[in-house]
Amino acid sequence: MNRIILHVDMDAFFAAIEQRNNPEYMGKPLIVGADPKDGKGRGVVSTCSYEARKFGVHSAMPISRAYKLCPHGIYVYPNGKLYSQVSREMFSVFYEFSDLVEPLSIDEAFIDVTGSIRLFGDGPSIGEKLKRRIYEKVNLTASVGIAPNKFLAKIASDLKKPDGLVVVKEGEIDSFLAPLDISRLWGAGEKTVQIFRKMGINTVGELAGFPKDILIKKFGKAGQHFYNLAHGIDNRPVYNATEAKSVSNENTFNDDVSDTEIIYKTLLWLSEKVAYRLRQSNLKGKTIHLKLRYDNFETISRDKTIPGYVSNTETLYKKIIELFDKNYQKGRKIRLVGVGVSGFDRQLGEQISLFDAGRSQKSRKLDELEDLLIDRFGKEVISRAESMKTKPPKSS
Ligand code: TTP
Ligand code: MG
Repeated sequence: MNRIILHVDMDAFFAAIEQRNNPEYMGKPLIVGADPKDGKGRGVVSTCSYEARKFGVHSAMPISRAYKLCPHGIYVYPNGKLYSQVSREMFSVFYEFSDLVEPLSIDEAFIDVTGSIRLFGDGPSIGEKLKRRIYEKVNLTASVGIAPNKFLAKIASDLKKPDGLVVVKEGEIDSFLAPLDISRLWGAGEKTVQIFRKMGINTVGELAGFPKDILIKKFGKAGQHFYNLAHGIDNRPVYNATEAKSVSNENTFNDDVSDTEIIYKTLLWLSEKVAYRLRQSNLKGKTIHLKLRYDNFETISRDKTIPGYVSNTETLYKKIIELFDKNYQKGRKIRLVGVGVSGFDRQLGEQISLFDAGRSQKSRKLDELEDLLIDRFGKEVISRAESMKTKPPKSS
């Protein structure tokens, strides 16, 4: 049966809220993040308005760099409580359209609306209604992608940002995908993209022209995955809250870092994201996970089971920092950090640690996990990067 999947992502979320609440910021380059202190500030940009993006400012950039690029910008410190409140209001709108809502972050979700057609009309009209309802409720714009699966919906929502609505119809999948740059492929990190380019593959269409067996020879299991995506095939369901086994988020730095202040800030941001998703789903977890990847791709995962359960940002952050301080080899450059929570109180039986996917799980579980990982982490898929490292592609 054909599905209708929506991917919703708010536009310049934190910055848009600040502009909404402070009309004098409207239409101006606005940067939400650390205090720039006349260019000497430490810490990073959370996000910025589209006006600021024109100057090259973006999320996760050191605030000092943002200040160089955009000295006349308006700089505001994040107000997490406010953003969470707005997020809750916005998610309540998502649930008006379907019970099957999978939160991905504070401003982003998949919604399976296949069962809602009779109530709300076809995919495109649901998309329009959703956007309108969000605007009515929180006075902010969202970008929406509508497609037969998650992969396509996620790409679609990003194509016409801000305030976009992009529909991918069943019969138009190939023509939709063909011109897209290969870097848009879910699970293709920088290294993989480089390999594709060396193979002369620069667009998804060019990848789609490659026979499956060659891709499998070159990339192993990932080859099958890339083949499927290039042909617009993605059968992963939208997981609603009660099905989740673990909640985690990770971040790859644009430039490798050893500055613990920046790493702490990122861990805080990730803890907030994870804790937020837990609360959003009414979950609390007993086991926390930290993942670190050094610049040479050496990756460590550490778990800690805590007394009681956690869904609170501060508690999670404190535990994560404890784990980090214990395990980080000071001075070494870090490429990626991840934070996760599992062992939910309602959960019986086997617990799956996403971060340990590549090492300790049986292969039967791996497929399932890889799917989850791609869902959870978007482009930077842990297992993918790891398999690239341990199994260099054979020339064929
Ligand atoms: P995003 O949806 O990635 O970004 P955005 O909503 O600001 O802009 P876009 O229109 O491109 O979607 O993230 C949502 C919010 O999460 C963002 O407003 C601020 C916060 N955030 C951080 O604090 N740090 C980060 O590194 C990123 C990526 C986001
Ligand atoms: Mg957004």
